[in-house]
Amino acid sequence: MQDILTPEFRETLVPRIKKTIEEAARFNSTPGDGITRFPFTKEAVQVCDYLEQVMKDAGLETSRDASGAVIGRIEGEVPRTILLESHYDTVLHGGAYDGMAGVVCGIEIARIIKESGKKPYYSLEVMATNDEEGSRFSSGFFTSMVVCGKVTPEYCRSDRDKDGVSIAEAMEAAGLDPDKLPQEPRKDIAAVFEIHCEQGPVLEQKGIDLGIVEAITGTHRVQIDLIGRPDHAGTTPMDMRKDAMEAASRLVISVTDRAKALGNAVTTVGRLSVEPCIVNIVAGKVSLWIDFRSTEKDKILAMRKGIDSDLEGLKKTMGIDCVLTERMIDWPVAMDEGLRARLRKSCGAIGVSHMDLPSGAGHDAQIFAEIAPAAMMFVPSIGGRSHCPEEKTDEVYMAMAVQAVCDTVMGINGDKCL
Ligand code: HGY
Ligand code: MN
Ligand code: MN
Repeated sequence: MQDILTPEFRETLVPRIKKTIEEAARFNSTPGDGITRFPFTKEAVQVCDYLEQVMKDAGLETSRDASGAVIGRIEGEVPRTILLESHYDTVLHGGAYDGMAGVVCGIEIARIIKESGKKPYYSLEVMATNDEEGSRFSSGFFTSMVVCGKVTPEYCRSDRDKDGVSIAEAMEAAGLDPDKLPQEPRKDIAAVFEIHCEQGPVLEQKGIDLGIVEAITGTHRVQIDLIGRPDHAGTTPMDMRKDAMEAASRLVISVTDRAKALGNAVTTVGRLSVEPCIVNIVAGKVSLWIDFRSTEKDKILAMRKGIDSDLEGLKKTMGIDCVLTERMIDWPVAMDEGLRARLRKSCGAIGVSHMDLPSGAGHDAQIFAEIAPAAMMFVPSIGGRSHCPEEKTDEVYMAMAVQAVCDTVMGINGDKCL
């Protein structure tokens, strides 16, 4: 790491970032076992109140949107708005930085611009988004999809969590009204920036301070229900069985081997349930979710086609009925070249090392990119770990990202170029 931070940054910005990350981490439904903050839960509502207060303390005008996002705004000379966003929800037993790092950095950038005392040309918004992960409900990217006018009240009434609670019911419990979800995209957003932990090992291994994202992976998720036949585990001959667990095991090996063979592709089966799930009964039904990704569209299509042929094979060879439900279809998205060039220039100006790299994780920025030019900046993840309690980033890198993105935003304001 290059020591470019002025004493002022080291004495104020870094400790303040650390404090906000630590305080936000308190709103957690699994204390002592990572961080869990699912959308519309008590912890989510609490962290929203906390973040709104931090935004107020930074001098921002705060508000909430219909999706449960928290917004801090600085009015500019024009209403067109530069958006700094990331999410406040987490996965189950996740870490303190995934999403929150970007929210905190966004607030610090807005604070610098506010404290400069100069009205920026473009308005600026920091947005703490809701349900980016899709860990509780099916879709994920909830706020960014709402801002794009793509979430209907009907969808919210149909999609349910594992306890059968619909998004709409969860929204109402959190004081939100699904019927107030905008059905048109926002038209005032001029550019989007998301700062995020890399969630991988590249920056740390190469000793690079900041990453400028080239493209965000496409992510598809399908739910597969494999319907076999429950039978006695002891008396049923192996050649008479319709064992849904055997079918699931064959499917998992096939889809993961396919991703390995394709290259620049990943496939994960991280969610599986068995019925009746009794040790001496052959599994009658297995439901599993397949998450498959690539930054290349044709590789996503190849993996999807492969799943179809695997299911046909299970039907033919094992007599297993297979039901596939699409749960997420997001295509790879290239980040805006012009904004990336500006970020590179800012990194050079403040003297931090940087490199271009793809994102294997999905992010709200890929959805916002549908309505405005979008760019992402990564900060290194220690050990490359994420989506686990060990997730950690040195806040000094976050302070560097604050400086770099702030420099870019100020440059855009000066050039009035959007
Ligand atoms: O799953 C992802 O890539 C992100 O963490 N939502
Ligand atoms: Mn994230
Ligand atoms: Mn995540």
